[in-house]
Order: sequence, then C-alpha cells, then structure tokens
Amino acid sequence: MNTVDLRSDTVTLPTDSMRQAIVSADLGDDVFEEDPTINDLEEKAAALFGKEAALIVPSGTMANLVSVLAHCDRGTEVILGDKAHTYMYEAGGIAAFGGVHPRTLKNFDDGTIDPDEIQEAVRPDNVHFPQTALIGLENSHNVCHGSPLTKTYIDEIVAIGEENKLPVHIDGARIFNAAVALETTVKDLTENVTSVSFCLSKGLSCPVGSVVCGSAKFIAKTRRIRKGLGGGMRQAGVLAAAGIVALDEMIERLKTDHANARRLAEGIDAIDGLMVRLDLVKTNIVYVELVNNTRNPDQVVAAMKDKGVKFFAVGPHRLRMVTNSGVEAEGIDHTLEELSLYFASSS
Ligand code: TLP
Repeated sequence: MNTVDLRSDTVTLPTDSMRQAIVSADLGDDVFEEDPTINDLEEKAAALFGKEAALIVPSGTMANLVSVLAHCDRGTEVILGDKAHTYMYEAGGIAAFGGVHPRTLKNFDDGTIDPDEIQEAVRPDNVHFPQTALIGLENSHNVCHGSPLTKTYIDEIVAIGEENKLPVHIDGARIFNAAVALETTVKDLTENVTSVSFCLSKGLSCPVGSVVCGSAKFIAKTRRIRKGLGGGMRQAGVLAAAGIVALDEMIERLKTDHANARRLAEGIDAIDGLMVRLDLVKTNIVYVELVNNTRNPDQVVAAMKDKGVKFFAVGPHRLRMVTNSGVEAEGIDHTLEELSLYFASSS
C-alpha cells in the first residue's frame, strides 16, 4: 500500500493530461501580457466566476495579499473572521507588507460570522479609528471544518458591504469544494462579491498557482502589486496549461474527495477515543478530536506515519485530515483499520 497522505490537498500531483498540456503549451512573456496560455486561463477563470478579469499568481497566499492590498490603503482595516486563513496564517502578510489592520470577529463552526457583528464593526468616520476598507470571507472555510458558505449568506454580507460602500473579498482557495458540496456553481456563489481568489494547486491538483478574479480596474491594480511583490512571472503558461486542464477536468471529481471524507469521518467517529463533528463534514476536510487523554496528537501522528498514513496534529487535542486526488477508497479503509488497531491497543 502506498502512503496515504492526508496532510493537505496541496500534496496532490499533476495528472497525465496536465503533464501533456504543460509540455505542449504555447508560451510568451506574461509580464508583457503575451503568454497566450495564461491569457486563456485568465479569461476562462473570469467567465467562470462572472467577473471582468483575472490574474494568475504563484500561491493562495499571494492571491489574498494582492487582493487585500488592492482594496486597502495602509492604516485601513479589514473585517475578517478570527479563524480566517489570511489572519491565522499567511505570515501576517497583510499587516507586514500592506500595513493593513485586521479587525477579527468570531467565526462560528460553519465558517460564518454574525452579520450584525459585521455591521457593528464598520467604523464610524472619526479620526480616532482606522477606516474600514474591506470585508473578507473564506469559502470553504479551512479551520471551520471545511464548511461551505451558501449564496444566501454571502449575499447578505454583500448587502452589508453595499450599504457601507465596502468591497467584499472571498478567499476561495477551496471554493470549488464549496460549490460542489452545495450543488451549485462558483459563479452563483461569487457573482455579487467584489473579488474572489481560488487555488489551482489544492483539490484541483495543479502543481502551482492561484487566480484572483474581479473588475478590470481591480485586476490591473493587483497586477501592479503582484509585480512589486516579485510575483510577475515570465513563460508561466506552463503553469496555466495545467490550470486550464484543472478547470476542464478536475472539478466534478471533488465529489469523490467529499465522499471519502464522509466515510473517513464516520469511521473515525465510531472509534473509541476519537470524535468528529459529523454534522459539519461537508467537503474534504476532517477535524478529529481526541476525547480522552491517553494519547496526544503528536504520538498519534508518529504512530500512523509508521503505518503509512500521514496527517497533521493541529492543536493540543486535534488532528486534521484532508482527502485529495492521491487518496483512493482503499487508502481510507487502510487509515480506518490502522487507527482502530492503534486505539484498541491504547485504550
Ligand atoms: N492552506 C494550507 C496551509 O497553509 C494550512 C492547507 O494545507 O490547508 N487560503 C486558504 C483557505 C488556505 O487553506 C490556504 C492554504 C491558503 C489560502 C494559502 O494557499 P498557499 O499555500 O497556496 O499559499
């Protein structure tokens, strides 16, 4: 049995058709906007998300960074969840490189933030306060059990944004997972938000790349910021070629990752000593709680690594597993078998 790698969907490898597309891609200099494959990917992405334009960037981190920097001047504030990836991870880039002040509000387990709290957090016009410049959401929400945000919720936040003349950005690193889980399209979820970023290199299995979508004016601004951050790439059509294949061939198969996550979650929840919030498992991310103190997460991770199963400890009592295109149904069976044996022997 090959290693079952559940550390993240970022570990996915490009498919054969991606590798072929990479080899035969038409290329040019993308800083001159002359790479035909990148231009095709960006046009395709903009259309898929119902936006005027799009921009490829090297990572999800840079996608969020260029978006926040394009929306927010130095010293202004972004309202976002206290479990947002942009707040918890990304090396504090929005503050470090943009001087943008994060105003965090409680994220519920389903990834939402109370709309009334968002409304109340918008700063009045007063020299003492930073000015609010942006509302940020995350869909699906990584730390909140991979929960998908619905169109109804997103549009409610967009309405608050409009009332207060504030743009809304979605970190949609896994927005295709959200759309597949909600049986809708990404366009349906994002047509009313100001900007959205998504990752090609997570569940969609590309080697590298993320894309930002928004108005032509916004994308022109992100292009300049990307250059300033050193993210202007040259013949990066080799990456875009895989991205086009991903958008054509890899979206529907996310259903398999979700089915595997569901089975994994149910199997784990049945093991004595482990608990999963089954009501919250809707996409490809499974958080597992250790409910007694016989083992700590690092011990579990080390023991399972020896049995060919990899995942992360993400807190004093918590593990994270992410299903992905490199994990088949038999990998889920193997994981459940090994965890059952381990916890039977240690209880
Ligand atoms: N998430 C990674 C790690 O950084 C935790 C993972 O394994 O889940 N937004 C969201 C919602 C993300 O989950 C991630 C990556 C990013 C942005 C950043 O993407 P990259 O890693 O491409 O910079």
